[in-house]
Amino acid sequence: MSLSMREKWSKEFGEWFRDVLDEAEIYDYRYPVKGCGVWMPYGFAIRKNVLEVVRSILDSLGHEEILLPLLIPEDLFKKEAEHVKGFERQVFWVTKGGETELDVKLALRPTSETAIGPMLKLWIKAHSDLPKKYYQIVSTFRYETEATKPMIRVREITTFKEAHTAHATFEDSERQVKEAAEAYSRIFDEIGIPYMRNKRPEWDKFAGALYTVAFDTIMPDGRVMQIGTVHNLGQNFAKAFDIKYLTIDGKQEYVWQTCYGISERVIAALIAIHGDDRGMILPPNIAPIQVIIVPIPYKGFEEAVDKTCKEILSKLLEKGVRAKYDDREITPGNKFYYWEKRGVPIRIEVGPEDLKMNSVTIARRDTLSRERVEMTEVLKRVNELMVEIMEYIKSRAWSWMKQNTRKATDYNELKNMAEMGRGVIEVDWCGRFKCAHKIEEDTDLRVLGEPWNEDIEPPVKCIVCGESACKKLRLAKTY
Ligand code: 5CA
Ligand code: ZN
Repeated sequence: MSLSMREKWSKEFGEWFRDVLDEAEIYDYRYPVKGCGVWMPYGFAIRKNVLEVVRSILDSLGHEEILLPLLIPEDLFKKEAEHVKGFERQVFWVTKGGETELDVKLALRPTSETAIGPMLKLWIKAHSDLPKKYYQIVSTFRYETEATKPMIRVREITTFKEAHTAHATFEDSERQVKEAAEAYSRIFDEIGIPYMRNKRPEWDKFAGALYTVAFDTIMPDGRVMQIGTVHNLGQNFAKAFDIKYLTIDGKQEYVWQTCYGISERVIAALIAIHGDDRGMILPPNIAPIQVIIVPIPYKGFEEAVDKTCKEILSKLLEKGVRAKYDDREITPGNKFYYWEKRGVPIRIEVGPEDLKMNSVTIARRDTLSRERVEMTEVLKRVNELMVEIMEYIKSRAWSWMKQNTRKATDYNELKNMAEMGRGVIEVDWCGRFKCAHKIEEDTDLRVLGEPWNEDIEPPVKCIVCGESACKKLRLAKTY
């Protein structure tokens, strides 16, 4: 039995990732605009399946899908002071229509709080209209100045799922933050991506928010990637856009808002985290092809093998399994390589030996193990394996994240760990900006924030100043 290897996957992750996007024909980053990539058919199919999970979870919680315009007039965009400050240097502007200079510049949305603002003002009248829970899945544009990376830091974010909600009370907005975090946890659980939830520090929250809770995951190179965020916006945008409702006692009150977003980073994480040196390993619920059938031809048996493969194919398709028969004129070895790279979870081989025993050989992509299965048991075994594979890759991903999350108890240990440069480091912290900032200055770690809604061991003393600590702080090298 061959073992699934993860050498290149972790040691040369950047190259591994580019190779997979390229060779598995997922995403072509050669488009001649910086930070823009092309979803190819196989990548598009993966994206579609991920979005199906996203939509079904949001819909089941009562969100309604909408579609806002891409263009935001400058005066609207500038209404919320903190928001503009945070985003202004990242905005692409449309300044001309044909030859004519526009009177009012139009922003390509970097996110849509300021687009939905004036509409919520029109849509919300009374307390009975609340809460409102909308979302859209669209392209957004950010003139990213840090090095761009395919799918991970792009300038056209093609798969930006942004939710916008409005509530009558602060308490209800707080409940919504929890519901949003629950929704995202479910989405990530469905696709087996491990996460930790960190409340970002004041100086790193979303522009215009009261506070930000981020979902972070550790990538194969040990660096942390933010794969989603939930923000409580308080009444900042409601005041800027004059979004009010009539209370039960006939008073006008500003609404309370939240917003939360994820992007194609989720797909990048899915591809990266489950992979190995041979390429992707797709969760069965996401895999565009769940079972690939490969004939092992042998002189005199070609027709019988072909016939059996076709029978298995139609049986699987009939039962709703996304199966495909690879009858191309290339060697079985090349086919194995080809579909392993593409992460197909299950491979069925049919050769002369199998025919003699009225069985097939089934190979799992995750463990690379192979087994012989009776012809009559194929469908049953395929269904079992899909569950086993999901469980296996999910628990492997979670334990990998836990192995790469470490505690540092004194400042030297922290610095040594920072130099090793993998994963998340947890320390006790007094809660002061000064101390967190010192760590960022002395190391190349960045503050992720404090664990959100988690049971933690009681902190003892601040790793920097030695005074009594009230918080845990998480740090990591980040994307
Ligand atoms: N309006 C809020 C919630 S929708 C918002 O824009 N939040 S955000 O700025 O944090 O973006 C949401 C998520 O999008 C981030 O957590 C991150 O996972 C992803 N994201 C942000 N910028 C990029 C980018 N340039 N490329 C890919 N994904 C990105
Ligand atoms: Zn301190």
